[in-house]
Amino acid sequence: MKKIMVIGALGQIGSELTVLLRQKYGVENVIATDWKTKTDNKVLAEGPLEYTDVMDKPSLRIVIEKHQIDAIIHMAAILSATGEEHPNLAWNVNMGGLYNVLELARAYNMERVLVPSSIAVFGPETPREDTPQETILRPTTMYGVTKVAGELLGDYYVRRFGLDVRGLRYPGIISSETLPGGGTTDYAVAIYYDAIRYKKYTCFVKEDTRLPMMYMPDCLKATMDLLHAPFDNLVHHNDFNVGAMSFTAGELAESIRKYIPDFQIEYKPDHRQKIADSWPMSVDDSAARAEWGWTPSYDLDAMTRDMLEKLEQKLG
Ligand code: NAD
Ligand code: AKB
Repeated sequence: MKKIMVIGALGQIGSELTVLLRQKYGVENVIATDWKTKTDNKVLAEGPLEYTDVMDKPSLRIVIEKHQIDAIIHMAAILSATGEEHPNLAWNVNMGGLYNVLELARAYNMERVLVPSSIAVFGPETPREDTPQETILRPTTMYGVTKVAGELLGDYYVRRFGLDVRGLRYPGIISSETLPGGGTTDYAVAIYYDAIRYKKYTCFVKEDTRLPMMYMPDCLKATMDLLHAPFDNLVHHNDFNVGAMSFTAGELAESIRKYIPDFQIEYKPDHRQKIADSWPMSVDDSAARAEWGWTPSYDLDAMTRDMLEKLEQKLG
């Protein structure tokens, strides 16, 4: 991989992954693209930043040709909560966009494509504890429907066209750099901001809602490890479960109280509760461990300590 294009580079994960990729491959060799073109992130703004709309194939082609792209990290998507508000947009961005990316990767003989999936591929009929790698995939959100179809499409391109497409099912990602973009797990980030700013938070899921989560350093490590794993070692390609930690909203609040003892929380579940209830509480990631050596580093308290430290600095 000599010239990597990150699509959706200004989002929660893309913004940090692009910086990491630039450290490894060189600033000029990692092309950030998004349909937003303004960023406060100085490191992102210092390197190449181009406009693309994944639904508009020519906009992707222009950047691919201009920069001689040979690998794509495709982070652009409409997440679960926004996807329920705008199912048509979610379908067009997540499916139409992915199809454009895969077709262009095939046409330009790209070396590799990485496309994240999500725990949203699972649904209410899936076993919720230690959710297996191979299990029932009947999601009830449009986002989940597109993620299941996306995994299958990626695997199809591997099998049918020999394109190297890889992907992993992130759990909820927690980070301090860029705010999340409209998902169900966003409460697990917002709680830290409000803990610092107001010492209280109103949570949109119930106290006993348990979901699998991951701190950004582990998310970046998982992404880089899968990106660089030898293709011949992979039995799976686009659907790796990756676990790190699993906690309830109440346990998250308790963890914050260890550092901010007078932190208060109230629970006012909204429409996102139903989505959270349809997702796993924890996942079995033994395939990722066996095929590319996945191991997470952060647990809940280690993450809380680091998040609060970083946000204190950021928010003053
Ligand atoms: P995000 O919403 O924070 O960022 C997505 C980025 O894509 C945004 O900068 C947005 O402007 C851009 N984008 C959206 N539509 C676009 C379009 N049509 N053309 C070009 N750019 C467009 O998302 P994220 O959290 O960084 O997620 C990245 C990937 O990881 C997605 O595939 C998402 O489904 C997956 N994922 C994320 C999480 C999480 O908790 N963050 C969990 C599971 C899976
Ligand atoms: C969301 O909540 O939609 C995302 C995800 C788990 O895919 N964070």
